[in-house]
Amino acid sequence: MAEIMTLARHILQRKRKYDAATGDFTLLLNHLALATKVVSRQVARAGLLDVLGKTGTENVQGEEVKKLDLIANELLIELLNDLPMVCAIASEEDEHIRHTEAGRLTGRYLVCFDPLDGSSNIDVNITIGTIFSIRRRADTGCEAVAEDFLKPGTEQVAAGYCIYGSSSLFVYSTGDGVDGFTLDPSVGEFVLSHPGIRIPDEVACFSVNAANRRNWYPETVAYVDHLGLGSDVRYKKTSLRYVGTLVADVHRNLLVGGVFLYPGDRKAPHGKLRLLYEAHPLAYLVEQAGGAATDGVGRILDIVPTGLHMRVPLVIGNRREVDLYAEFTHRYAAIPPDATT
Ligand code: P6P
Repeated sequence: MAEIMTLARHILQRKRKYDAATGDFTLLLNHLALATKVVSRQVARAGLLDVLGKTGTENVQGEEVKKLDLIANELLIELLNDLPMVCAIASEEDEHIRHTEAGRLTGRYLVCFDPLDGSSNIDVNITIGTIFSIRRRADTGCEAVAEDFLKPGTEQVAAGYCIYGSSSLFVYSTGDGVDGFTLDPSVGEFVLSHPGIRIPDEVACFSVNAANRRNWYPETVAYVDHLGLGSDVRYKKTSLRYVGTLVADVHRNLLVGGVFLYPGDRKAPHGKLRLLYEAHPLAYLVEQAGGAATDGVGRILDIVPTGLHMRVPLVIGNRREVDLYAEFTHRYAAIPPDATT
């Protein structure tokens, strides 16, 4: 029988240098995978359970909180709360970090997540997803503080997402490539289906909310027109694809080749997307797959968060396009070429 490479086996085989002795990292990743399986089940039955619709509350982002946002958030926190190796959690849904019960003093890992990215799409049955990022803290023996999370994205030791679409697909990296696993509901396991993901050079798609054009800075107008109206043969078969779920748009572009833009503009100079649990983890994954991610000036992974919910402009996808956008920024914006982030 063909070897079935489950996510659990794959993680076990990818023992990291600091996991050889304890297995902590392996257990943490497997717990995150378990959480996404349960979220997947809730999402698949959302229309049948009382989980659609709004809660009538707003989160720290000022966004309407959907019932499934809360369910996913509480589920992830509950599962991570029991893990002695996790000391604290930063969630898009929570203003402050949460200390876990089991690892608050001795845990080495910090976990950030967006429990349900794209929640505005829940009620219309469009793909949504969970995004996570794992960091290690320097010292233990005391409670983590928010500042422990405010480190550059290069300090992540793992990142991943699970998208709940035509199937549930768990994609992750621990720094040596990107692999994807499709949930087989008949056995309840994520099974390796996308080994060694590499972003193609082609630009099959570009993704941007064109309704924001009226607010775009000149470099964004020029770049998008270069893609859509230019004579470059590279874009002859390029389509605009934008579903309004970051992780779904980035995942599609990762597989077929392309670029996603949520730039800063006159209405929101810092953009909309959050650095700690959206841009950093997705930039880590896309770079591991041979792509790139910028805020228009510098590398996303080099940006140090000034706060848990810091927003950044995000242009992410194949390296040539990301570098070209940064070139347009330098050419069109008033940012001197040697500016740092
Ligand atoms: P807009 C979903 O709410 C989200 O945070 C991302 O998943 C998505 O890429 C973006 O917002 C869509 O924003 O302004 O285009 O609706």
